[in-house]
Amino acid sequence: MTIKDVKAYELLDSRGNPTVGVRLTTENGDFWALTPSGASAGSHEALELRDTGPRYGGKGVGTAVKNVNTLIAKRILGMDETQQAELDGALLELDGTKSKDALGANAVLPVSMAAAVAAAAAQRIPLYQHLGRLYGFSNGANAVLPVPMCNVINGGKHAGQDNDIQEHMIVPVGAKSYSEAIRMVAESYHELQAELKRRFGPQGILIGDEGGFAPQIPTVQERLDLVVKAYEEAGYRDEMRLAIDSASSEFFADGTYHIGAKSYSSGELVDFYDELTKAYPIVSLEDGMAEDDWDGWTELMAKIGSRVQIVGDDLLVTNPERIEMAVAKKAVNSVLIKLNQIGSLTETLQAVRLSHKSGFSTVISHRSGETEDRFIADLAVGVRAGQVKFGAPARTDRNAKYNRLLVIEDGLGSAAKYPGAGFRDLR
Ligand code: 2PG
Ligand code: MG
Repeated sequence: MTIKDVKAYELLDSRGNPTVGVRLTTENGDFWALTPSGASAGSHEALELRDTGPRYGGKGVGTAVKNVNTLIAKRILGMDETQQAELDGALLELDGTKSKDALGANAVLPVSMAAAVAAAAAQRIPLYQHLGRLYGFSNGANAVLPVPMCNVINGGKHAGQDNDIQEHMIVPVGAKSYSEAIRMVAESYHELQAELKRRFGPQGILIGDEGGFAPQIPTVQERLDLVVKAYEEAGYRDEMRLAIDSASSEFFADGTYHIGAKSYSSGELVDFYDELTKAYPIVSLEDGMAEDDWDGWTELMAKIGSRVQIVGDDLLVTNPERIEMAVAKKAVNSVLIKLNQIGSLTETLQAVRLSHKSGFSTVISHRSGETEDRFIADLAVGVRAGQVKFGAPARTDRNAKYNRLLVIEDGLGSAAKYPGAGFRDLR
């Protein structure tokens, strides 16, 4: 069990921007991992290393690729791919900075992920089972499929809009199984498509970065009315709920939140959410407040945290230190998990463990810039997160993950559990 070769490539993500893909070779064959990339990225995330200069409008990843092929390769060739903590420890030491400023998180992460893929193959077990073991479960029994939160209307940066709520998601809590949940979501998505076409013509069914529709509808209430109508038309009034990701750091400036033409103080925005979550069946609210508005988060939690899942994304950036701060400040009750925010598998698993230990639920998440990589589907099952957010049930960059979960569910047979309304429960 030895890493014999590692080679990075400059590939393209779902937005046509360069990203790093890594092929790691052991005696068992070649194993791949690709890095995703955010648009509404948090300012506390680990560094995504981009080249300067004219190539790809300054977005090339040639330096990150070179870092893998030279410095990282030199350090890890000959190491054992099944010893994830040791491998990631070596990578962190080689980088030597807090935010992976030297090598780039987009150089470190795909190597870290590809090693786990190779390690699963070395043991002849599915990736989710290996990830479950690394997390601390023995053997992946009691395998939990996640409840998907699917982004059917894309707003904000993912749809070229300023001062806008970013994600309007449907959550099939009433399904009996993951495969039934996916069917409910896909049917609702197509009802929404038909309604948008009727109302707005061809312009109404153009899509955003995460495969959801991006119609020119100004208010969040009007958008949610359409989403609710769509899943009701599909026959899922009782089974479906809503979730929002405001990505509010994107519309926070000079101490004020700006949604459309309206401005809100922190307290006014909390009141806005209080009313919105009473008027609509919203079970989860992500990044309701901006990434450094800790007092706003604490106020939001105090006001609606007992009835709504309050998810920290840009606030926490999958970083154990920031999750500790959220515990102390009672700022969230749930943590969004994105591997590339922190930049290694070992640190990501640490973040999940700390979240669960602190009583917080976790949501395993894609980025708006994605690839064909399906690792996060296995991660969600492995750590029994119970929730994922992979975008709309459309576009191959999103469905690569949803489809992987369908195959995992089939493989588990009667052992597969779908938490449904218990999606927030810790296991
Ligand atoms: C988010 C993500 C994914 P981005 O804010 O949760 O939906 O967006 O990858 O652009 O940061
Ligand atoms: Mg978010």
